[in-house]
Amino acid sequence: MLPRLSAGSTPPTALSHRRGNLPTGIVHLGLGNFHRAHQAVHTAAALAAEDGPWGILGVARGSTAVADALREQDMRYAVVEISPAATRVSVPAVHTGALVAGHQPGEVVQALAAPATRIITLTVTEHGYTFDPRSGRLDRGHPDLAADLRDWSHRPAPRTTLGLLVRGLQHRARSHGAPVTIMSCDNLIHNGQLTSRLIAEFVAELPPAERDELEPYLNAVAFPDAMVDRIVPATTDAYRHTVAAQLGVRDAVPVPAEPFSMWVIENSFAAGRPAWERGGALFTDDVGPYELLKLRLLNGTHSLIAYLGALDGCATIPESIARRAIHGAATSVLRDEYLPTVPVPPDIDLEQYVAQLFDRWSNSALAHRTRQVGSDGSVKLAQRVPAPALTHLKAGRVPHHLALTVAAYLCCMAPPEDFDPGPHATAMTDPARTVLAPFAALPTRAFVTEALGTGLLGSELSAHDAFAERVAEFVDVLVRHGVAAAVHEATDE
Ligand code: CS2
Repeated sequence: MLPRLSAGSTPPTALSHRRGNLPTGIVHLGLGNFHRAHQAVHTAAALAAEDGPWGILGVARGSTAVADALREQDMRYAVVEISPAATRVSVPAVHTGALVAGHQPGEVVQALAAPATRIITLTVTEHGYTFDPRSGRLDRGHPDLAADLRDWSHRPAPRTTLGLLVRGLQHRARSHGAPVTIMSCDNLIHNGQLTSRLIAEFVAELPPAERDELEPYLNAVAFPDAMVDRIVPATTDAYRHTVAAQLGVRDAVPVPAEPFSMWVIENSFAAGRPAWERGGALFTDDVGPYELLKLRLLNGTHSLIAYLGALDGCATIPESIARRAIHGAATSVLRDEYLPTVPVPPDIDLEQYVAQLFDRWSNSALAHRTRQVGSDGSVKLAQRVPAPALTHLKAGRVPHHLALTVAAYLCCMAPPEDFDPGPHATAMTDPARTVLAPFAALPTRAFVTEALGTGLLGSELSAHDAFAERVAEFVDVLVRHGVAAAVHEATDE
C-alpha cells in the first residue's frame, strides 16, 4: 500500500515555499476545489518567489470531508494539471489549517478576528452571498440570513457567510481595530463592491448600539474586485490514480485543473498582501473590463454549451463543443452577442483569447461535466445573460443565442411532462427547479412568461415580449426537434 501524502512524503515537485512554520495571514472561506487549484497555487508560487506571513487557513462550509482529509495529510494535496498534451502534478503547501464553519463557527470567527489575519478571501459560490441577484441586495427571504439577523444578539455563531464576516469584523472592531481586506473570488460582477454593499446592508440591520459601534470600522476594511479564471472540475478516482502513479503517494483529495489560470486583482489592500504578481496574478486599478470579458465570453458561452450539450446527451463540455451545432452556437453567442457588449482590456489579444477559450473547452483530458457547469443556473445566468440581452434589445435586435441559452436552461430545469431532457440535464441541481416545475405543464408561451415572471433574469428582461417569444419558440424546437434544429433556427436569423 502506498504511503499517504503528508509533509514527510511530499515529493520534490512540491510547490512549497519553505520548510518550517508558515504563519497564517489569510483566512479563506470556501475550501473547495476551485480555491485549492487557483488562489492556493498562485499564493504558493508568490511565496516561493517572495517569502511572507501569508499562510492560508481554509474554512469549509458544512462538510468535514475535505478538511479531515487535509488534516490527515498535513494540509497537503495534489493539483493535477491536465491537458491532452501533458499531465503535471504539483503539491501547493500553503494551508496552515482547516476548519468547518458548520461545526466550528466560534473558531472561524476567532480566526477572522485574529490580528494576524490581514486578508479574508472568499470562494463561496454565487449562492453563498445570500443576495438576490435581481436587486443586488440581501435576500431577506433566505432562512439562514433571516435567522442570523433575527437572533443576532443571542447567536454567537452565525450561519451565513455574511454573518460570519460581520461577527469577525465586530470582534476586530472591539478588540484591536486592525485593518483587513475582504476579497471575493467568485464569478460575480464587481464582486468586491457587491460584498462591501452586502456587508454594509447587513451591519445597518444590527441592533442600533452594535451597528453604531461597527459602522466606523468598515472604513478600515478594503474590498478589492477580483476576476478569477481556471476551469476546475470535480475530483474523481481517475485523478487519485494519477497522483498515485506520478507521486507514489495516496491523496484522498487531489484537485484536477486545466493548465490555464488567470487572476486579475484590484490593487486595493488595507493591510498588505502577498506578492501575488510574482505568482502569476495581474494587478490593475480597474478589474471591470476583465470581469465582463470573462463572465460573458467564457461563463456565458459555457452555460450555453452546458445546456445544449446536456440536452444532446453529452456528459462533458469537450464532448459538447465537439458537436458541430453546439460549436456553431457557441461561436455565434460569443462573437455576435457577448463580444459587442464588452470593453476589451488593452492588454488582451482578443483573437488569441477567443481561440484559447475554444481550446480550453475542448480539453478532452479534463472531462469537465455539463452538469457541473449547468448547476445553479438560476444564480449564474443572472450574472451572464440579462445585461447583454438588454443591450441588444434596446438597440432593436433580438439576441437569438441568448434566448436559446435561456430556452435550453428551462428545458433542463423544468422539462414538459412528455419530454425527457436526459440524465445530464436531470442531474443538474438548482434551487429554482422547485419554483419552475409547476409551470412546466403550461402551454409553452405561458410557461416562459411565468418562468421569466419569477424574476429569474430580472424584471427588465421579462418585460421584453420579443425576447420571451423567442425563448418560447426555442423551447418548442428543442423539445420537438432537438438541439441541432434549434441551433439551425437561431443561426438562420
Ligand atoms: C463555469 C465556471 O460552472 C460554471 O458556471 O462557467 O465555473 C468556469 O469553469 C470558471 O469560471 C472558469 O474560470
